[in-house]
Amino acid sequence: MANDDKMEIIAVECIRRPPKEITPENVEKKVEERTTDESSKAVLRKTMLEGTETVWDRFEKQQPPCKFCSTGVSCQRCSMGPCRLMGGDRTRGVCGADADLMVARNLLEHLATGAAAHSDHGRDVVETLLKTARGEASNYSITDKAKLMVLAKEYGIDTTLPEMKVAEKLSLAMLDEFGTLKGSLQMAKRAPKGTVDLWIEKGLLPRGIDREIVEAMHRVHMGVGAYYPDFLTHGIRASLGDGWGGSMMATEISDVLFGAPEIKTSKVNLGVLKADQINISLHGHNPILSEMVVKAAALPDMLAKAKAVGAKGINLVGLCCTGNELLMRKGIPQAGNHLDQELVIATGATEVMVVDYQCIFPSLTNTSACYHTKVVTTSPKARIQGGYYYEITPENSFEQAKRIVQLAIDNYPNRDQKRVFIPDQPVEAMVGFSVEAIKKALGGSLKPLLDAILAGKIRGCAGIVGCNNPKVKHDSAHVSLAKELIKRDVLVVETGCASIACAKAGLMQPKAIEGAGKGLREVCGSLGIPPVLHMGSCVDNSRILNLAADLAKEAGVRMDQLPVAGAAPEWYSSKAETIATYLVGSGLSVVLGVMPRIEGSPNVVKLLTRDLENVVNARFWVEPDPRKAAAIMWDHIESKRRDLNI
Ligand code: BF8
Repeated sequence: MANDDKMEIIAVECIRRPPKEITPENVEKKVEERTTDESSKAVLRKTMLEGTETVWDRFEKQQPPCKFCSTGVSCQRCSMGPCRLMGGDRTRGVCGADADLMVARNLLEHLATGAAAHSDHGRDVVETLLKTARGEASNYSITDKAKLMVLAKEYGIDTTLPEMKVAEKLSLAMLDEFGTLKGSLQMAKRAPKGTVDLWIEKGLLPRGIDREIVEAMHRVHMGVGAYYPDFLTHGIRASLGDGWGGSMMATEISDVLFGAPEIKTSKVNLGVLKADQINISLHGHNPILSEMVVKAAALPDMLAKAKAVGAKGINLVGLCCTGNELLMRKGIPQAGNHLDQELVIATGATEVMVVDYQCIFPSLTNTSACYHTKVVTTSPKARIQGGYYYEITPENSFEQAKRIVQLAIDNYPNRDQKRVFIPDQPVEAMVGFSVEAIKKALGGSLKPLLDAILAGKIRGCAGIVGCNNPKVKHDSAHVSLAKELIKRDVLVVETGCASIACAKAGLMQPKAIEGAGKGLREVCGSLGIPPVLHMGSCVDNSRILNLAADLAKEAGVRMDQLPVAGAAPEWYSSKAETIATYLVGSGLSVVLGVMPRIEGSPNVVKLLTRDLENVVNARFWVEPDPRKAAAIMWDHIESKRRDLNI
């Protein structure tokens, strides 16, 4: 068996346990309730008729949720508990924690988790650059030399040194920032001076990425502080360490290694799978492996082997943020977002799904057991029972990528063509809007964008970010919110699963300006770009930070003074909570479409949705209705315009 010795494949079962409520008669109703994307509907219908369990089925089986857990007043932090605050004479846990403390502690733990996930990804990318610089990872090279030098200058590194020496010094300087002794993160200083001064004044400037996360974990231990606002301010600092540290490193160094994205056109939705080709889907977040699979699949002998088993070729498709990384840089088609991952397998046409880490359903191997798909895990941090395990390191990644492609070729004859169903009509999308690409499209700087904002043709900008969540009809909130905003002349930038949702809905085509207001239509029309711009994966929210920082500097204001707002309409993950928090911490107010688990503490709710305004000049709103969310964002943008007298 083509599996690494380190892990034995344990057979897992195909789960065919749809909830009782699903009957052949109500399949259509359920499909319509669950997703808005036509390609997802088509395959979801197939799973329901075949009886294959999906995330939506598991979600229904979990209803109703525990009301203590969903409002944040349950605690499993120590073994005096677990505790639930049920009111009456039970308003404190065994340790004495009240609702405010319990909710704040739980929230800080989420924020630290999200910051850790992004930042550990960032560290993996920087370590790959270090190994590349030292000649230990010959599969990688420096693609964006100009960016390497810009970063080196920023970090005070002598750029006259040989290129690989510069890369080594830059990697070491960045790795040092995970637990830095020097006081604060270098890239946080990209923010306008007024914003940095505010962070210093409020004690929010992140000192080191790991340090803030470790301190968060220290603070949430029982008996370390009982003043709930402290937990939230530290949560902002840890989140800023993610946005301006770990995530920003992931973005910048991925660009150095693989190139900063440029504008290009590709295709999205489940229709990008091909019936007559070997399909490999690349799922997760980190481009270190997936870039190698792209290289391996293009080898002429791989194509010859694919033809020898009767396939016309090898078709790579992306999923989630690994997909976004490849879509942005290579134009690899994107099969879908978070809630599509099981559906990619359920098409019956996927030979291999290769995953790195984050947002991968633990039961994917159960789904694959219902079809012929082989799931390949690649990170020692993220092995899955029932999956193949081909451990990837910067040194061996190309060899392992070739094995993965070979596994897919070998698996093609196992495909049951009678069970294959691929929806037709993938949708075109214009993607690749890195800050560099946006500036290039604008003639070299953000001034034309600022001028359009000052002239009122564009009223402001909105960042729509984050996930899918089965609590929300798949993609519906992302798409409705974006449509409402562009109608009001708000330029929308997107990342993560939000961007995939809007790409699938056709909003990333230049012709989508038809749904935009007059001013936005004129600006985007003259540039030939869509009104909704794909800025990348979730770590690429750092691109949104950079865009906002550059725009603020161009305008001579703090970030919180910009007519800009953020939204995470369908968020589910701790990473999304951290992203939303570093956006707010940076002065960009955010509307959440799903309530965080904080309602058990009206004080914490008030702090996040009102009082934060007095700390960082930004706040959260929670509004599940995308139309109302758009109205909130528009009011916010207009109030910022009034404050700026524009
Ligand atoms: O990091 S948007 S579901 S795939 S967490 Fe995950 Fe959310 Fe998608 Fe990318 Ni981000």
